[in-house]
Amino acid sequence: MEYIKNRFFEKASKCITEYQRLKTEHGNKVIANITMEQVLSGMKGMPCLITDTSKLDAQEGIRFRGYSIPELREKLPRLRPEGEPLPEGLFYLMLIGELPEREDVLNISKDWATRAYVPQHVFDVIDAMPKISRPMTQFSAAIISMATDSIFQKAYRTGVNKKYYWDTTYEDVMNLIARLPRIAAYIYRRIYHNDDHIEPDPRLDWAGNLAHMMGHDSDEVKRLLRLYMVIHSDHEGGNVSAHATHLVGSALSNPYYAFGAGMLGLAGPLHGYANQEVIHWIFEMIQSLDTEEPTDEQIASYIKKTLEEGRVVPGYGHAVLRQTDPRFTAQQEFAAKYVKDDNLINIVNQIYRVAPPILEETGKIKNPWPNVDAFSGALLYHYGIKEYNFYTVMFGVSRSLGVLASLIVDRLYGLPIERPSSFTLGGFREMVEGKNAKGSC
Ligand code: CMX
Repeated sequence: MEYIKNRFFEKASKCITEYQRLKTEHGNKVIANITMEQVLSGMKGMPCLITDTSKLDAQEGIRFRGYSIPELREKLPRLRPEGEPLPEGLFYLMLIGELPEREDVLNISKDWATRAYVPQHVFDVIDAMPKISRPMTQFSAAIISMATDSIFQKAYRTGVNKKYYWDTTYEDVMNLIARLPRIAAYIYRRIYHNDDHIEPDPRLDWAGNLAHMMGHDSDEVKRLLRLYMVIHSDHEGGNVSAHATHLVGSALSNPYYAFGAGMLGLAGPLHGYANQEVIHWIFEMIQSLDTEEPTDEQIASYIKKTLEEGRVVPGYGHAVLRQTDPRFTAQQEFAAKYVKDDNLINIVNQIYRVAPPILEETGKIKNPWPNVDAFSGALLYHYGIKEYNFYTVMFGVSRSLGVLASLIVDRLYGLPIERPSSFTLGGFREMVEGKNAKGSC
């Protein structure tokens, strides 16, 4: 699929000059002030990362190369008119910066199908772990075990010129993305279906093949997974999985290591693991209230109890967003269109009515609205993927599209190793209170 790679190079290489020009002509310009609040609250809002694939707006939500989710659902090529766009098309858009033709998307599908072979030792690594290992542990270990195949790493060893790093990174990234559905499905079938594995079908698209290999081979599940893979793919550069991939990649670690680091970040409950926590929390609530159909008042009291216990309400809040996540809305619309009546989805919609005012009342939660994870589990569950401890792996498969497209871009621009400065608490105190200020540490 040389032409996709060439098209990327043609388009993106113009930006290398732009990157260099900004550095030389504007290197000493001040672009923002950093407040103590930002330092103390996880660097929120500091403009310090270059990510071209997508941009997040607090009110509007995510745009991928300028396109919102509703626009993508309208404009990206799909297999059938009534279906959802193929994630392959979004990968093309994120990498190259322009909407693909249908032919481009089908070609990426074919390319990934030919690259999808997973070496035996990767399955051996997975099989060596106890089945009770978390799916994300097995997934991350499988990913880093593939570094044996890294073309980038081999080229680096042989002393390739740094201006070609992007080329071997591209090859690793395409191989890695192509293999992820097979690896995810293998873990799923291993844990939940007694090692009864299903071979990939090379005629299927990337998301369709994941559904097939998981054993959920209906058109409905394939349609859902295409939507799922599109909406979870990227959320600009500062979220933990994207930033971790970029940071580790900045040391010129191979793409398998960089993405493995990103996946370990995604596995945290404040990030991607929240999609499992949402379902766990709802089931806990149903059990505690002793009813499958709780009233609004019962849900409100359970949310208050969760807050009183010093726990988070999973699926709600966001570090950047200050409105309902459009990824939540896309799934809600999907459910309204295709799902007639489902108890879990009804409860998710009920929580959406009840939770925001209660979260707002706390006075400290900056965003009382739902994020992507508030809806995704209920949809998967409805379509028969009920093993919710697996859901973060599915998020991870999707997240590869954005963070690995970014890694290719990082290498083409020749972005340097990332290395911000740290200070002691006393050091920061001195900055705001002066040299003579006294503190207890
Ligand atoms: N439930 C309870 N408390 C919450 C909360 C929630 N849903 N969201 C925020 N808060 C709390 C924070 O824990 C923090 O409390 P302290 O001051 O006691 O430390 C306070 O409100 C302020 O937090 P914030 O500035 O509004 O939010 P942050 O940017 O620090 O954190 C996030 C963002 C997503 C981690 C947080 O909203 C949260 O924990 N949500 C629940 C977990 C979740 O759904 N994560 C998934 C996010 C999407 C994704 O990455 O997949």
